[in-house]
Amino acid sequence: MVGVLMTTPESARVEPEAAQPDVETTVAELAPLYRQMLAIRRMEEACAKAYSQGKIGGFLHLIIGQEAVCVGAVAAIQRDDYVVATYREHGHAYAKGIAARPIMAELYGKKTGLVKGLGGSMHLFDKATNFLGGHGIVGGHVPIGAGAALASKYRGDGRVTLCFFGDGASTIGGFAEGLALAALWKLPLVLICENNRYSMGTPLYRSLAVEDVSLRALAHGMARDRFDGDDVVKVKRRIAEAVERARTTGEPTLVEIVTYRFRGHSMSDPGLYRTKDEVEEWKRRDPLHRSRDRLLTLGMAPAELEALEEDVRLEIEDSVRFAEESPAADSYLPYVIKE
Ligand SMILES: Cc1ncc(C[n+]2csc(CCOP(=O)(O)OP(=O)(O)O)c2C)c(N)n1
Ligand SMILES: [Mg+2]
Repeated sequence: MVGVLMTTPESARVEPEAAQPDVETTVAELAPLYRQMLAIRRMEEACAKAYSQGKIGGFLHLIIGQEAVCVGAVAAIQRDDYVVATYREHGHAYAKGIAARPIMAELYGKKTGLVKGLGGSMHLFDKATNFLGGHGIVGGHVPIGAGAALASKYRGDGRVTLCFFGDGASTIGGFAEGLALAALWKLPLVLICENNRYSMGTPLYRSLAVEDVSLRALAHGMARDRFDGDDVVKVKRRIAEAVERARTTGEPTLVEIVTYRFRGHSMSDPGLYRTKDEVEEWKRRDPLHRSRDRLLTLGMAPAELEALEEDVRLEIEDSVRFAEESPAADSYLPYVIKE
């Protein structure tokens, strides 16, 4: 009789690494990364407030706690490289170079929004910065990322695609297909799993027998990496390695970054499936605070840091004012009828 290896969820679980020493950096490198993470945090706090006031409707998924992943990763690519993301994508869009004003106006459903107020929170998209969405179907955008990378290979444009997805997406068919094609066709793609340990209220060990998502690369002979996402500079360095591989050899990498969202899955989720202690433990590893402390240790003058923070406050305040004062989106019907 053929033996069956039974793996209990507990034995397959992977705990986050113990806090690692900071990666070497300078104020000149870290300050702009910190600024971006802070702007994303403040932008999303403003979104949450507007949502609770009924000014933003529909679904709203915040990335608060995970900012170092998108900021560090996008810092490792060039301006015309592609980014494809999930519905938790405001930070990725901002990091890709889209201003807070059109993002906020889009969330408010205003005409001045990034996609004319017709897409909302989950459907940010911008050709000018090669930000290819904003996708609501879990895992369904991974083959889209592979498609963008295939286009680059076909055209020989030298671009790399970063495709972000969640741990829950790694249990879905679209992910398996995208991964297989990326390996088979040797696509310049970096697949980035933002493992925040939950898909809605389901912990990963309840949907995947082996919690280490990066191991899935082995079945395809693909390069892989796995690390904690609380040091933005570490994220930048490690993604840069995968980007370099994609750019020079045309080969993909599966990168898993362990992170945590401080708030619920969406605005309607009180997050009762997690203990207060668990959330507090992860908040102690807040990537934003870590970078701020680091900047002071590296010798950035407190007054300079405060000026940067004030600048961010004004930028986000301005984006909210802009969104509130903008006219409502046109009805989507004329767009449908034109088709
Ligand atoms: C195909 C599909 N199934 C289910 C859903 C409903 N859904 C929306 S988000 C989500 C959880 C996904 O979790 P994960 O991939 O870990 O991303 P996270 O929300 O943690 O960033 C689910 C099940 C969906 N949008 N699409
Ligand atoms: Mg998740």
